[in-house]
Amino acid sequence: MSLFRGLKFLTTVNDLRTLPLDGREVAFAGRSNAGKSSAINTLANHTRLAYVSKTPGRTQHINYFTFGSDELKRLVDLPGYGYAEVPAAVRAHWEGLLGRYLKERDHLIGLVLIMDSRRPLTELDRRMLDWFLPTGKPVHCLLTKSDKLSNQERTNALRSVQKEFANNPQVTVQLFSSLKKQGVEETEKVVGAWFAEPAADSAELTNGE
Ligand SMILES: Nc1nc2c(ncn2[C@@H]2O[C@H](COP(=O)(O)OP(=O)(O)OP(=O)(O)O)[C@@H](O)[C@H]2O)c(=O)[nH]1
Ligand SMILES: [Mg+2]
Repeated sequence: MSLFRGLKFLTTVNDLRTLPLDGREVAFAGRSNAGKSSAINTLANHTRLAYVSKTPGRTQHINYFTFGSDELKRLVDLPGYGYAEVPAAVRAHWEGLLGRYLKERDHLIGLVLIMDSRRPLTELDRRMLDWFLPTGKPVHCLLTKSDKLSNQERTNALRSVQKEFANNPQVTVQLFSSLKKQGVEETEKVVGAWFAEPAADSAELTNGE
């Protein structure tokens, strides 16, 4: 069975003070409408686990999903950034929260950065990376909606983003299509490997130090 098949909703959180106290999580971040919620549904092979909308800015809370028998492995659907229709003060508030979450959240073991393959690495995407990369944790970029590109455009999009990170082994990149269900196995492999690493706590215990 594929890794995220049993993914289920765990909880919704509105602010950083009420984040779960346990577990390890991989967050899905990206511009509003980039396809974060769709990607989570596609990985879960579920049509309506995470809320998908044609209207950008739909996911306004932090939604937690869990898989695995102990419910301690989580995928986190973050609110999208860069949605022009949201008042500037609200945007600034969310961007501030995202920044703190990415920089400070100990439970976070890796970031899946969701970018529309037609316009990857916008200024805000780069800001997320600037916040997150100093943590030393891995980033996997999904270039979504790849079904909207020709073969040649897909290859070009992948190469151009890969080139940006050619000297940074912390960042990996792939194409993804929720519509065509393409790229699922590759994502499972990368994100699955992050969860396969022993948790920091137990690593400390086994070191006996
Ligand atoms: N063609 C195509 N459309 C997609 C794909 N992924 C998502 N979409 C569409 O893009 C729109 C936005 O998708 P969502 O998954 O809600 O995007 P989101 O990043 O979660 O957006 P926010 O919650 O607003 O931040 C919806 O209309 C989806 O059907 C894809 O792989 N291919
Ligand atoms: Mg969403």
